[in-house]
Amino acid sequence: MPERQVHAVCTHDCPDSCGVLVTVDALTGRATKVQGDPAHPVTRGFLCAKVARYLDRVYSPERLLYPMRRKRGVPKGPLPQGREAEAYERISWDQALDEVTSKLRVIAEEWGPESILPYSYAGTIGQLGFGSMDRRFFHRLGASQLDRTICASAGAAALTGIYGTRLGTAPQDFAQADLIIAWAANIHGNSIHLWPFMEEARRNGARLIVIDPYRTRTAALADEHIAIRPGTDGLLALAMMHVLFREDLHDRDYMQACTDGADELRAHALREQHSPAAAAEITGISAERIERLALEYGNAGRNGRGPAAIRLNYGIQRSENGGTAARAVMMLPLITGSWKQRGGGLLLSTSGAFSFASAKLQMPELMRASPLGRAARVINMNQLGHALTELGQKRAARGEAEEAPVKALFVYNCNAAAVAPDSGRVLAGLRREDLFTVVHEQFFTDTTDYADIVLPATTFLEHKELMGAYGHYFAQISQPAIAPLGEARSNAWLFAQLAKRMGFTEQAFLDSEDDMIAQALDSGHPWFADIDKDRLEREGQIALAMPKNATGQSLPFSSPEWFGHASRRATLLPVPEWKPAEESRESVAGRTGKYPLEFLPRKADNYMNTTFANIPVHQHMERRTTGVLAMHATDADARGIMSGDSVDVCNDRGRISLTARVDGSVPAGVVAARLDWQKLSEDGANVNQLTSQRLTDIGGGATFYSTLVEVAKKERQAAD
Ligand SMILES: Nc1nc2c(c(=O)[nH]1)N[C@H]1C(S)=C(S)[C@@H](COP(=O)(O)OP(=O)(O)OC[C@H]3O[C@@H](n4cnc5c(=O)[nH]c(N)nc54)[C@H](O)[C@@H]3O)O[C@H]1N2
Ligand SMILES: Nc1nc2c(c(=O)[nH]1)N[C@H]1C(S)=C(S)[C@@H](COP(=O)(O)OP(=O)(O)OC[C@H]3O[C@@H](n4cnc5c(=O)[nH]c(N)nc54)[C@H](O)[C@@H]3O)O[C@H]1N2
Ligand code: SF4
Ligand SMILES: [Mo]
Repeated sequence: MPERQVHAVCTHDCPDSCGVLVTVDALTGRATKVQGDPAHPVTRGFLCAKVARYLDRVYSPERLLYPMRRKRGVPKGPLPQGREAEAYERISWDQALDEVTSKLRVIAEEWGPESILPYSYAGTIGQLGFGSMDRRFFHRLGASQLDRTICASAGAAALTGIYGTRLGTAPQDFAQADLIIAWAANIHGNSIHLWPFMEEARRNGARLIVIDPYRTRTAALADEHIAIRPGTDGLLALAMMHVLFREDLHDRDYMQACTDGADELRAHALREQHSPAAAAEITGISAERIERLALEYGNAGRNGRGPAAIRLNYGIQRSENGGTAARAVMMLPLITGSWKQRGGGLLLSTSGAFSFASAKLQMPELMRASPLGRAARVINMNQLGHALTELGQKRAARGEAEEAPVKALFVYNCNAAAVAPDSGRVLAGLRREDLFTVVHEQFFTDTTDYADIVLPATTFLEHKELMGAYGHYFAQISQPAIAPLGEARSNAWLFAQLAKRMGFTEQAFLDSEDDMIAQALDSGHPWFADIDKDRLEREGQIALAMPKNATGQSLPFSSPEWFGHASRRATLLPVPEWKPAEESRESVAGRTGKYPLEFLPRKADNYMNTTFANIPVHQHMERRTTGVLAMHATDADARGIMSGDSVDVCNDRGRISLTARVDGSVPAGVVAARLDWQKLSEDGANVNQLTSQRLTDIGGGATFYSTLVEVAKKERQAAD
């Protein structure tokens, strides 16, 4: 059978950005196999379990293959999976594009262009698909701007605040560590390509400590699991600093050369309230154990031993004071100076290394050419419920629209109805018959159930992409391996077509995908000096040209040149102050209110947020966590609940039904369940019915992990 092999890149929202080799039958043009690229130094020839089964998704009989319009009279709301198409009629792309543009034009004229809200996140993190032609289009239109804060903005603000840029330990260098701390990082589930490097380190004697309230796969495989209480990491980090400074385990020379605020931080950390004894009760970790952790961390890298590396992930910054907590943890390697050693430091993100020319891609200056003639208002995506049900609504009811209500919602790269917090409010908004909703998707989802127009999108096998990464330092181009299925089209194609119909005449809207890749690479940044489109297409992946030290190693923050601030130093100021979240068990509400349990609405190991949740092989891989609420025996006993009982989980925002399981995966006071589609959940309600629209202390991030609930056994249904 004649075959060809195409180099693609997995564009899902994952730190690993794997190189993927796609085998294509040259006669039929059908992909027959996907495998990890053995030539990619981080992918190393394997894919995660979910993408290893990618062809089940690409060729799923449920793929959206042509544009559709909601049938007249069919109300918006959940449709049974597999029967969604009954609510729609097939239309041509010409009809779809005409209808969308004419509706947007009418709405913009009546309510102002800011009444149009684009809503997208990370269905793809490719440079083109995540943000290029779409941004140009909405900027020129004068639509509201979306602040894309649902995932990482508190952590990003913390990292940039301290270091002036977003870099971290290269994954390959973890092999040199002697101690690895996985801090709010479910590595085995969420970024599996770091795991082999950690295993290499462990074969050489390294220890792995996991700090996570939930017993993740990673925790189960670790040498030690510290089941910290949610939202108390900032205090644990301060207590570790307390011991580091008290025992003189800080690196004075490094701190002097590379940080500002060392004296203030030292004095702050040494305060009694930050002693291990004081931190013990709040964090739920004994003083002795905190002491031991700090000493182990501080002594790593000394006397010929390998250094300590921290893999910090975003779980820590998904709570009210998550920005401060992340800042406190990020300061630890600045105190010990472990950045200087290969295998030391900390990895949250490497995205700062990819200085793509994003302004050239997204062209914010086009907002001046819009009817507004200025920058449009900004809406925080975590407050979609508010934006759809409250913003401008009263005035709109009175016929005035000073603050424009949202009248059109354009969703792409996102399953908004399932992933946005406080989803009861989001769904109430999406149900509005006066809201015009367009969804560009690969599948019918919770969100398409509320769409007026559904448009079919390509997968990464079907379009070209330029990729950076947030978990390694290789730039890549992803080649289309197969022709688009049915009438599916890429994000870049869609928005170029819409711009044409809108009559936008700027050259920017004529740029091809290749043009935009070349523009993105034209950043003038020295790390991209030798990287151009042709070379990337030839070689598939190329390491960024990062500075090297005398021994030929690139070690971020090992010396002042690496820091992004003008001072060429990290800033430790303001010193991190720990305080409990308003919605936590340490707060007044938590101690005296109706909802005493802390809820972790987690991600699935075998899905990507809600992507894959509708694919049978992936559902099978996740079957043990489906519909499950993990509880501690103490909390279950106190409520007369046993494993297998049906329970209601509720707070003032919502109520969901789950099956309790007492299995040792959470500490007392904490319950956990995983994210799924609303309509695949019992009672059609997922975990985000319980989460809030409150924002993090810095960065305007989401606070999924600051959620209090109560759990009650369901009344037994009368048998009839
Ligand atoms: N398999 C799989 N891989 C994924 C994803 C997925 O859904 N599935 N999602 C992708 C995305 S969007 C992202 S952003 C990345 C990163 O995703 P991560 O940031 O790693 O994601 P989470 O699973 O939310 O958080 C990690 C861990 O933090 C823990 N945690 C929660 N609260 C606290 C706390 O207060 N303190 C501590 N110490 N731990 C806490 C959680 O129990 C969880 O195990 O992963 C990506 N990779
Ligand atoms: N309770 C709870 N809620 C969470 C989280 C959590 O841990 N717990 N995690 C949060 C985090 S970290 C994140 S990042 C967000 C993720 O939120 P989203 O970015 O919405 O992630 P997904 O649920 O994976 O949905 C992405 C959708 O994009 C579609 N898609 C994929 N590629 C393309 C494309 O090229 N074009 C178009 N048009 N569509 C495409 C997919 O089919 C999929 O339905 O969720 C957040 N919500
Ligand atoms: S989801 Fe992550 S680990 Fe899996 S193939 Fe994609 S980039 Fe690699
Ligand atoms: Mo995310």
